[in-house]
Amino acid sequence: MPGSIPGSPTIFAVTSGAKNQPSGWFFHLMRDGLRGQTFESPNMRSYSFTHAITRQPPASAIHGLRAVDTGAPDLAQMRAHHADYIAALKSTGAVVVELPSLEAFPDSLFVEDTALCLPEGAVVMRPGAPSRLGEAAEMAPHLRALYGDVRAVTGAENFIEAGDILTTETEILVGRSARTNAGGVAELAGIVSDWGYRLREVFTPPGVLHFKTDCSLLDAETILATERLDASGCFKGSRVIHTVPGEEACANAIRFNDLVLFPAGFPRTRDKLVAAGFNLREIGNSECAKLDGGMSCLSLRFSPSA
Ligand code: CIR
Repeated sequence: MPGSIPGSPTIFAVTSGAKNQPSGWFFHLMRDGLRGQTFESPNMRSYSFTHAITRQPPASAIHGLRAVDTGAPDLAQMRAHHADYIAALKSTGAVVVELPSLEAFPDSLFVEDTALCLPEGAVVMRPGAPSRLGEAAEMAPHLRALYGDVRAVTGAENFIEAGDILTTETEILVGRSARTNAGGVAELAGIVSDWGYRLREVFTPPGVLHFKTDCSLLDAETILATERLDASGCFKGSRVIHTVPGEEACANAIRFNDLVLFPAGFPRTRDKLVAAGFNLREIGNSECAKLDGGMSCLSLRFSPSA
C-alpha cells in the first residue's frame, strides 16, 4: 500500500455512452424526489437522501483500529452517541436501516468505508486495512436489497475505502491515502464513468486517516475543511469554510437533508457554521474519536433509484 504521495491530480473523464447526459442524479431526483417531493433544482443531490444504513457498535469496538492509543472507548457511551446519531438522521424523514453488530469486525460500525452509494447504483469497496476487508462483503447483500445495480472493486492489488471519497454536485473526489491506492482509484473511476460521473484523484495529507477526516460537504457550493487540506488546492472553485485552528478534529461532519450533523466539543467552528446559516445538530463523538471515527464514518447515505 502506498502512503500519501503529493502530485498532480488526475481527472478520470467520462468516456462512454449514457454518460453524455448532464447527470444521472438530476434525472433521478426529478423523477423520484425525496419523500415524494420534486426538487426544482439539481443542487441538492449530493446531500439530499432518502435512506441511510448504520451498524450497531460491537463489544469488540474497544479493540478497533487507531493511529494513537488514547484509551479504550466506553462502549455504553459510544452506543448512546450512536443512538443520538440515528435519531438525528431519522428526524429528517429518512429511512434508516439499522444493521446488527458484527463482533468479528471491531471497526464495522464505520459502515461508510464499505461502499460508495450513488443514485444509479452502489459500489462495494476493497478496504486497505486487512482487518476490515470482510466488512465490505457483509454489506453487499444489504445494498443488493435496496439497489438494482451493485458493483464492486475487485482487483487483488486495488484498495479503496469510502472515507476517502467526497461526492459533490459536480464530481467525485477520491483521496489517495494509506488505505486507498492508485489501483483502487482507477478501478472506481472506470465503474462510475459508466454512470456518467467524473472522478478526480486528490491526496489525503500524510498522517491523516481518510480524505474526509479533514473535510465535509456542507451544501452545493460549500466545503468545511482544515486549513492543511485546503492548502493542497483541491477545493479550488468551491467556497471553503476552515475549521478554527485547534479544532481540526471537527472537519468530519455530514450534511444530511436539512441538518449538519456535527461532533460536539468544537464551539468556535460550530459558531462559525451557525453564523453562516447552517442548521447544526451536535452529536457526541468522544468514543468514536478514540478510533479515528467521526460523523461521516457512521453511515451510508443515499437515494437508490431502483
Ligand atoms: C479505522 O481505522 O478504519 C477505523 N478505526 C476508523 C474508520 C473511520 N472511517 C472513516 O473515516 N470513514
